[in-house]
This record gives sequence, C-alpha cells and structure tokens, in this order.
Amino acid sequence: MSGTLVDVNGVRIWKGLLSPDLQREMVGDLRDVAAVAPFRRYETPGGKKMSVRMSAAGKVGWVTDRAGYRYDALQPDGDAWPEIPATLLDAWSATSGVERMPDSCLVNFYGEGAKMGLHQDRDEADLNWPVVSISLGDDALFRVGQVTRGGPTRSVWLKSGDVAVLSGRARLAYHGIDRIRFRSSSLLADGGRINVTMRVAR
Ligand code: MD3
Ligand code: FE
Repeated sequence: MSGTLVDVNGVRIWKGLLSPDLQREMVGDLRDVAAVAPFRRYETPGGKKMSVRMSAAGKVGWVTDRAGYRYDALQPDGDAWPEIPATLLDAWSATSGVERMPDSCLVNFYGEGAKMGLHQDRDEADLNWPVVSISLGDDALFRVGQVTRGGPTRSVWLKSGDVAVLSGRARLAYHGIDRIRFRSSSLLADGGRINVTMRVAR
C-alpha cells in the first residue's frame, strides 16, 4: 500500500492508498457483508429518514431509530452482524497506528443524491481510539470543521481508494458529506459510493 498524505483540519487522508485490485476485492467482501446485513435506511431520533443506506460488521453495529443512536450487538431484524472482512482489518492495521483491533465497522452506501449532514462521532465508549475510513466508488465532497459546531470548515474530494485516519483533535471534529459525483467512478457497476469506517466502539 502506498499513497500521499494530506492533512485537512487534522484529518489525515492517504490519497490513492488502495490499489484498484484491492478496492475490487473489498467491494466483493462488502457484497458478502450485505448478504448477511442488508443496507437499510435508518430513521434519526428526530424522525427523519437518512438518505445514506447503512450496513455494518463486527461484534456490534451502529444503528439509529426513534429510540436514539447506539451500537447494538444485533441487527434490527434480530440477527447477529457478520465478521469484519480481513481485507478491511489489514487496512486498519496498516494505518491506525494502534495494536487494538476494531470491534465495529459501519458501511455507508451513497446512491445518487445521498448526503450526510455535519455531525460528530461520539457514540463510541472511548473516544481516544482512532477511526479509519475507506472510500470506494464515486467521488465525495467531504467537509471538516472544528470540535465545536459553527467554526470554519474545509472541504476536500474523497476518491476511491483514499483512506482517512481520524485521531487526535480530528477525532471529535464536525464532518459530513455534502454530495457525491454520481458515476464519477466505474468501481461500482451501478454507480454510488461506499464508505467504510472501522471503530473501537466498546
Ligand atoms: C471525522 N462517514 O460514518 S468518512 C460516519 O463518507 C461518517 O460516509 C462519512 O461520517 C462518509 O460517521 C465521512 C470520513 C470520516 C469518518 C469518521 C470520522 C471522518 C471522521 C470520525 C471523526 C471525525
Ligand atoms: Fe461521522
């Protein structure tokens, strides 16, 4: 794995880290994940349907409904989550800088028009562990702000094969996806973008 490191408000992004072959292998592994844990459109505690479809792998998966955001050992249908694929765990080992392995992997799918508003990730029990994010498929306009809401933001396009490592001050930064460039990549035959985030949730 090789690439060039870019720093955006403390978010470290390895551009072009994953080869096209490895990206294709990861997509195949994620199809197997989705066969066990289908992509679902969750409702926020406020009652809004998210435009991003979500699946997960690991001991626990991130879910949301009217009851709130949380990590759950079971899918909404009561089944266990599938294991985190080895291709993804290898990327964690290569980039996270920690020996501890993730216990949760959130898989986000962005179809045409999907986006994710500015938010913080703070549902994990110990916010000192890093998060590793892998982009696959269409380009996405990623926005990173500060640890407090309303501060200045910077934007960068995330491309297929980029890997972002969130640690230190960036771990609690506000961030979101403003839009994707639908069909800018040919990795996914029907277009769209997959973002994988590995975490130590518990
Ligand atoms: C900065 N995902 O799953 S990836 C998320 O592209 C999430 O689907 C976006 O925000 C996506 O929570 C952004 C980059 C990313 C991921 C996790 C972070 C940036 C982060 C956690 C803390 C700070
Ligand atoms: Fe996030």
